[in-house]
Amino acid sequence: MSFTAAEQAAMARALELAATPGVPLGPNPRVGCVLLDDTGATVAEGHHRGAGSPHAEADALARAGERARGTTAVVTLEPCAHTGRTGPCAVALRDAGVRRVIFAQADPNPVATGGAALLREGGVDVESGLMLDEARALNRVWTWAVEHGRPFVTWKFATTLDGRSAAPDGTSRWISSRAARLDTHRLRALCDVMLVGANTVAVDDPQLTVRDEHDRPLPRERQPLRVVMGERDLPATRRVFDDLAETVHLRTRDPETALKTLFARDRQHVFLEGGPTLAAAFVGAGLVDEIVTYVAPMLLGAGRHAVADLAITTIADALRPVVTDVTVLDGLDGEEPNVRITMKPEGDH
Ligand code: AOF
Ligand code: ZN
Repeated sequence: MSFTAAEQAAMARALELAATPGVPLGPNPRVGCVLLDDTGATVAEGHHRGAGSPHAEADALARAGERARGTTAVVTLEPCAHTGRTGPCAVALRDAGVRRVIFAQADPNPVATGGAALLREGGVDVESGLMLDEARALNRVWTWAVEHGRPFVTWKFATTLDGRSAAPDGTSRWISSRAARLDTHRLRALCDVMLVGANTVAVDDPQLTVRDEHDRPLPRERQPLRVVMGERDLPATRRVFDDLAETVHLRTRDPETALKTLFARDRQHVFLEGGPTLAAAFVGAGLVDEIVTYVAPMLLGAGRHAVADLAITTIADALRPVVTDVTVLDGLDGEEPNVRITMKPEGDH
């Protein structure tokens, strides 16, 4: 496997195109494509702009027209072989007379895979693996979700120094600083589901929208889906049922069932925000993939914990997530700093 300098530069450019600002994070992967002539000069560029729009290869081919014949297509993802919302890219490349195809990441989606084989059968020279790590990182959550057949789960909670997430009377506004809350909204905006338990909705009545730095909710179409999990009935007057964002009530307490349902609805990144019973169910089932904790310099001495009983009785059995990042969030308007700790589960993940 060897690539020319022009092919390597084209892949770097294709990755850049894939990440064009404004392209949604899901449910489709972000993909870029560059067509090179035999001198290594760029004939056309293209990128995917989200589900329902032309795939990157189709976009580049449309721009190239007849000039696509004899080119090398450099793509960040294996060209698809399926007819989904649009037609199969492998067929389009072959029929346009593309001579060679280089892709970074094989398509992990069982529905779309098979493009490389189809191209080879059509007499096209196919190479892969160039800048694979960068391509996987570009679509980290999509890749993860498609490979595991369920959404990636980020569990977020705010805590005092003594590990409390609410005072004994149930009040929890505000444990974390404004800077930490702003940071939370930034992370929420990267997800496509906000998940809480029915109990949390009944007791705390959270709104679960994503708001900007001026505390204004983002437009409805950019709001993650609000999902309430649990069997109990809820009054329609709860704030999650307002029309600032879409909401569904999943009548199950089983994390696996809920994730399966959400994946079938094209959801790939769940932001789990409470409460303790739901958190314990997900942790206990091994269905938390990332933990984000905001620690505030505050002591309560009593009150609710972030997570309910995990049936651990001795220190040897403690769960020990691996820290991937620690960031101090300086206080705004004279508030004390908070610390954000990001972790992944122990073991290979
Ligand atoms: C490509 N080029 O630019 C993209 C690909 O049914 P669709 O049309 O929405 O296709 C979605 C699937 O196709 C997606 O999950 C992934 O496997 C592949 N995406 N393939 O050749 C592209 N976006
Ligand atoms: Zn395609």
